[in-house]
Formats: sequence, structure tokens, C-alpha cells
Amino acid sequence: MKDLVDRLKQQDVRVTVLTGAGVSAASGVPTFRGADGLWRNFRPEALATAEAFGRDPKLVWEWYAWRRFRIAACEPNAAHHVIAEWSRRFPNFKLISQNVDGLHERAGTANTINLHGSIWEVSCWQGCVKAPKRWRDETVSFSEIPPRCPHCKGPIRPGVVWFGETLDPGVVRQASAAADCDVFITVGTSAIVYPAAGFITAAKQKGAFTVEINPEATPASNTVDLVVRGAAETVLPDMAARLAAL
Ligand code: BJW
Repeated sequence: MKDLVDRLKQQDVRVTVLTGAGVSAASGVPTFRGADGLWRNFRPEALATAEAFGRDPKLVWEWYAWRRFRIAACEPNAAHHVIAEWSRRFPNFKLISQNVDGLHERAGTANTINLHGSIWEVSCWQGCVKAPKRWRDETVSFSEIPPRCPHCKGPIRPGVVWFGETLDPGVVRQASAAADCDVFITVGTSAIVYPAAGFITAAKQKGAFTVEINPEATPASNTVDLVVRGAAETVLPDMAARLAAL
């Protein structure tokens, strides 16, 4: 840990953090694959794919509506707040997040690279040219489920990236550039979903000092330079306190 803190004290250090669902666990947002994870009760292919939405849009829409309802009652936790503080402290700081819950933004982290979109946004299922690529859904009428695209009247879908879907190429470019850093910290991800997990290896190949913060082992544990076994909401404040003490 001292090695990491010393590196973070270097002037102009380039720091990139990659987050996954574990960062929001202490806020009450269920993870995907953990003991209380969403996939324990729902099959991903039944709900988090375009095929599922095509087959049963009402079911998929309602699952996302239920998750939005849960997330709306959650607050950012200490891990989100430390990351937000670092985004102001380090001039060369980047956050890549797989999370769709918007808690990093609510904690005050600006310019988050959201790999998998946002649960607070929607897009036109038919990809009509008049609709923006994604938009926040306050303006959409929910009298029908799934609601209708205000532009083409076709169904709209959650603005998230499902399995088998291509990530926004601009977002992938930003994340690849962010992997070129001095310290790369992966927090609260099972590191099995690609391309997200690939950024850990990419950062290491580009010469970054790589760190994993997770209470459990992941496929990235053998790749990174430092493993910190613990919960994000305790390890990150501890790291922040050590940084402040030096
Ligand atoms: C704590 C904690 C605490 C708990 N503190 N930690 C290369 C190789 C193999 C397969 C592929 C590949 N490239 C592409 C693929 C296919 C696929 C893929 O990766 N499959 C794998 C499962 C094998 N990828 C895709 O389809 C992606 N698209 C793509 O690559 O397009 C090109 C392409 C298409 C087709 C074929 C090939 C290429 C898209 C991926 C989209 C992922 N979407 C989801 C759903 C988003 C919407 C929604 O929310 O419903 O994103 S799936 C789900 O997994 C969600 C997450 O962002 C993502 C990652 O999960 P995460 O965040 O890691 O959560 P968990 O639950 O898995 O882990 C939580 C961790 O927290 C655990 O480790 C705990 O221990 C820890 N933890 N408490 C710290 N307090």
C-alpha cells in the first residue's frame, strides 16, 4: 500500500480508476454476480439482451423500471465520494465506469466514461434518425409500456449496453486513452465482462502500476501489481486518509 500511496503523491501522476457494481454495493444497489446479485434471480440472457427486449419488451422494461426505482432510493457511498474528491485533486484523473446507476455523477465526478450507458437514459429501439442516440427519459410519456419514441412512435428501450451489443466506439476510444496512465485502480468489478476487463491488461502493458480493490479474487488478481482485499467503501477512504497524512 505504501508503494501505491508514494506513487499517488508524485506530481502530475496520471490516475485512472475502473469501477464495477461492487462500488455501489454499500449504497444498496445489487451487484450482478454476487451472493445477492441480480443474476441469482434472473437469467441475463432473459433480460439483458436485445433478443430479450425484442421477445418481451414489457418484461424487460419493467425489470429496468424496478431497478430504477431501487436505485432512486440509493445515495452515493464513501467510495463514490473518494473517487469524486480524487477527480478534483489529481489534474490527470480519469474514471471509467461499467455502472449504469449514475451514482458517480451524483457524488460529483464529472466526465465519467460510462462504458455501459445509463439506466436513466433511453434510446429508440428502431434507431430512428430523428431521435438522439440516447436521451434522459423525463420527457417520455409512461402511459404505455414500453413507452413510445416521441419521434417515430416506435418503442423505446433502456439506454444501457446489453450483452452482444457493441459499445459506443467514441467511449471505447476514451477508455483506451485513459488506460495509458501511471496508476490504474480497478475497484469492485468481477473483471469478466469485455471489453471493460481488457483495460486492466492494457494499462499494465502500457506501463501503469495496476491495483485491484475487491473483497474477492477475480481473473485480474493475478495480473495486477497490487491486490487489496477489502470493500471499496473502506479501502478507498483508508487510502485517501494515508494520502492526506503524508
Ligand atoms: C465489491 C464489493 C464492495 C462486491 N467493494 N467490491 C472477449 C472475451 C470473451 C467474451 C467477450 C469478449 N468480448 C466481448 C465478449 C462478449 C461479452 C462478454 O464480455 N461476455 C463475458 C461475460 C464472457 N461482452 C459483450 O457482449 C460486450 N459487447 C461487446 O464486446 O461488443 C462487441 C462484441 C459483440 C458480440 C461478440 C463479441 C464482441 C457488452 C457487454 C455489456 C455488459 N452489460 C451489462 C448490463 C448493463 C445493463 C444493466 O445494468 O442491465 O453490464 S452485464 C453486467 O456486467 C453490467 C456490468 O456493468 C457488467 C460487469 O459487471 P461488474 O460491474 O463487474 O459486476 P459483478 O456483479 O460481476 O461483480 C461485482 C464485483 O464487486 C465482485 O467481484 C464482488 O466481489 C465485488 N464487490 N461488494 C468492492 N463492497
